[in-house]
Amino acid sequence: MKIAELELRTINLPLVRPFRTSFGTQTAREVLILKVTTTDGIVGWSECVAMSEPLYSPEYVAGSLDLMRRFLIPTLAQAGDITAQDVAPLLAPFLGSPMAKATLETALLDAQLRIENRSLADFLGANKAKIPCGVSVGIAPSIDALVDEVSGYIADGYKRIKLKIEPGWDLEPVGEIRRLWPEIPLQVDANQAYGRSDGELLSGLDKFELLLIEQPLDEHDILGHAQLALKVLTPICLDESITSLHSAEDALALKATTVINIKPGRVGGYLEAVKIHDLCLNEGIPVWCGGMLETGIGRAANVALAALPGFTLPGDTSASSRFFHQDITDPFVMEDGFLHVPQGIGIGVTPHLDFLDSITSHKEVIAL
Ligand code: OSB
Ligand code: MG
Repeated sequence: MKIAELELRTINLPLVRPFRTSFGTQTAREVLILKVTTTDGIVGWSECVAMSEPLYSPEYVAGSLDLMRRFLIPTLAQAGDITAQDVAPLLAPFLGSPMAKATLETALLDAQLRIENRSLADFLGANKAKIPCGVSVGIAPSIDALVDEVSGYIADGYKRIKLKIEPGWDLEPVGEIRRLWPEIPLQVDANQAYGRSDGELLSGLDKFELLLIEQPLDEHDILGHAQLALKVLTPICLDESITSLHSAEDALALKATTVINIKPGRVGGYLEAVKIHDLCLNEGIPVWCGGMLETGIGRAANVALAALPGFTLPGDTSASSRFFHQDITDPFVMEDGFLHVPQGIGIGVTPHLDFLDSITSHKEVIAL
């Protein structure tokens, strides 16, 4: 496959409601969208999961764009005729930035699978036609507001609720949701907001029978997570700390995590994500598919990944309507708490170009 042209654009999609986490409040999603066209005129799409600011990870939209333009794209251009499988090794000399690298790999994979007439789900090894959905619920202005929001998601049919927590917003809101819905699968996500000395506080969550506590400590604090795991009964699940297959092996060997949140962008792409899935399946470690407020492009690929056999917990694979009034693709609509896995070739979706143009704030085309 030879790349003829890459189109990079930044879009802005307002969120249906503000999404507050311990690292800040999002009211809109700024997303970098990539379209690759091969010399045979085949098109592949992907989105970069980096956010506007480097608060969840060191990557951010403008930085990813600069990195791709300045280093990553010229490197792929020089390599000439390549496959999606060549992207990670070719880009390995450039340190970090798994999200930018994943964007390039995924668009090429989409194009490649369209040439091969094959769906991403089939290529990755999916064995389900639909997947159960969870929903990630932001920090609310009050307990009443949280209860209202969660009630809506439960009425929608979500099969698992994840509450964002931070110091000052933990035992009380979680306790109230557990009291009102004693049976709902429930978990929490701290996005690194706690410290090594918070073991006792966090073990206060044990009585709520949560599925897991996601990323309580700093992303680099593997030892801290291992020590915390000895103090709390609730399983620890790493998100930010897992940036590659090797980091997953480390965290498991050091007993810092007993569940893993797999986000393809965070680990450099779907190919690396499958390697982490395979490792965890072998070791009996449950995995689930995380989310990054994706548009339909990223959501389609995540839903395909979440259909692999090791994904035994509902993921943050919500309906498009959880975040957006209008998605850039046909919307992902939940039925009885499930999303259908796209069966079309490639990622199985394409964006609506008129709408995409209408929300595009920057667009550039790089011809190779
Ligand atoms: O930590 O899982 C996270 C969104 C942006 C950045 C980080 C996270 C999240 C979410 C939302 O929790 C997940 C979703 O897209 O549904
Ligand atoms: Mg998380």
